[in-house]
Amino acid sequence: MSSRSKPFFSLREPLRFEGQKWKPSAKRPLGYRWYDADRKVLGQRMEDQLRFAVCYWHSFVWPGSDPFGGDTFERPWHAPGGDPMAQALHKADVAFDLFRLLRTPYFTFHDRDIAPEGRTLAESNANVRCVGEHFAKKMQASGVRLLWGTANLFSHRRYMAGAATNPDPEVFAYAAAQVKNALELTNDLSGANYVLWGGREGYETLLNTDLKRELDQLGRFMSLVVEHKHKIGFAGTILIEPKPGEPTKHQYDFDVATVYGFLRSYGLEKEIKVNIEQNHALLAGHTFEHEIALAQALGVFGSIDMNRGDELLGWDTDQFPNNLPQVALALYHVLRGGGLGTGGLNFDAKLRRQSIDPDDLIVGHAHAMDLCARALLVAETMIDDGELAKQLRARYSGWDGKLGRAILSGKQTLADLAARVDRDKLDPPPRSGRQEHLEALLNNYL
Ligand code: XUL
Ligand code: CO
Repeated sequence: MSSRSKPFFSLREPLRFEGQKWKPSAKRPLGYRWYDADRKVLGQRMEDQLRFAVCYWHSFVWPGSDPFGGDTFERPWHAPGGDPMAQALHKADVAFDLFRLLRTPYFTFHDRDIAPEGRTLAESNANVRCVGEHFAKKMQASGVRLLWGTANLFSHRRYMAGAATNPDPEVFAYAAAQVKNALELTNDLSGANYVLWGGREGYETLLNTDLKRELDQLGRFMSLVVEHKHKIGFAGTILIEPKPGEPTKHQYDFDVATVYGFLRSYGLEKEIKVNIEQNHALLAGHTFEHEIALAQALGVFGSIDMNRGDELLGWDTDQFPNNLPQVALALYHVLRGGGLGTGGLNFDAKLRRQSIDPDDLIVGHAHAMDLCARALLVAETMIDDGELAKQLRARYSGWDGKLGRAILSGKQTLADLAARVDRDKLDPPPRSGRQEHLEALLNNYL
C-alpha cells in the first residue's frame, strides 16, 4: 500500500464530548472531558466562544529538527524524491482529517506551508492557488473555516535582512507581491483575519541598520496591505503579531505597546489589530493576560495564538497550553473585553521532538482544547460570581465621584488641585491592595 492510501491516524471516528466519565487513557484521548461544543457559555456555544484553530506549520510542516539534529517525524509527505505538489495535496488531506477528528472549526496557514516554492514567484503563487482551490473544496465539504492566512516572509534567504525592512526595495516589492497573493487567497477562502507576523523585520546590529528608514518602510508596507484589503473588499481583520526577539535580536513588533505606538505613528490604529501569543508575551517580559488587557484597553485586541513557553527556557518553545490558572485568567480578560470577535484561539503549538507518532498530533490538540474549555468554564464562573469585578470597581470608585470626574473632564488645573488639597486639608489614608485576598479568591474558582 502506498503511504497515500494508508490512513495517517489510527483514530477513525471524531472525538466526542464524553464528560466526566471519560478517563485519560495511556494511549490516546477517547473523547473530550470538558470541550462540549454545543454547551452554552455566557450565552454562546462553547465552539463559538473558543473558535479553535489548528495551525499548518507546526503540525504538518516542521519535521522535528532542532539545531543539533535532523528530522524525527518522517512524515510521508516529506519523503525524499516525491512530487512536491502531490505531497502538498497529501498533506492537505491529512490536515483536514485531523480537523475532522478533533472537530476544530478553523485552521491557519502560511503560503509556504501549503505549497512548494516554484522557480519564479508566479510559479510559487500558482502552486499556492492550486492548493487553495483544493482547500476550498475540502472546506465546503467539511464546514471547516479559515481563521487566518499569512505569507512566509522569513524562511527564504532573500529575506535574511527582512522583507518590508530590507535595505533593498526590490525585496520589499517581492514581499508585497507575495502578500498580495496570500491576502487574495485568504479573501477567496473567506478568512476571518489576515496576519502579519514580523518575521525578520528587526535587526542584529545598528552598525548596518538605518532604524528610521526601516520603520518608515514597515509603515508603508502595512499601509499598502490595508489599501489592498479595501480594494478587494476583504471583510476580515488585519492583525500584527507582536514578538520581542527571535529570529532577529531586536524585532520591531516587540510587544503590544510597541505595536500600538507604531500603528499610531503611521495612522493605522483603526485598521490593524494584534494577534497575541502566550509565548511571545512571556519573552517580552509580560504575562499573557497583560498583553490581552493592554490590547483591549487600547482598542486593538484581535486574536490569540494559544501556546505556552517554558519558564526555564528563553526561547519560543511553542508548547501546547496545559496551565489551567494561566489560561483561565487569559480567557477571563478576553470575555470581560467582549470575547474574541473575528479572532480565535489558534494553537501555534508544536509537539515535542520525540512525540513522533501520528496520533500524538491528536493527543496534543485534544488535551489543549479540553484545557481551554475547562479554563473557559472557570472564566465563566469568575464573571458570573462577579466578586473580582466588584472589588476592582470598589478600588476605583473615587474616580466615579465628584473629584475624580472633575479631574478627568479636564476642568481642574494643577493650581486648582493644589488649592483643593490646601482648603480641604486632604491627606488620604493608604488602603490595602489586598492581593493575597484576591489570589485566594481566584484559586477558589479553579
Ligand atoms: C512565530 C509565530 C508565527 C506566526 C505566524 O513565532 O508565532 O508562526 O504565528 O507567522
Ligand atoms: Co504565532
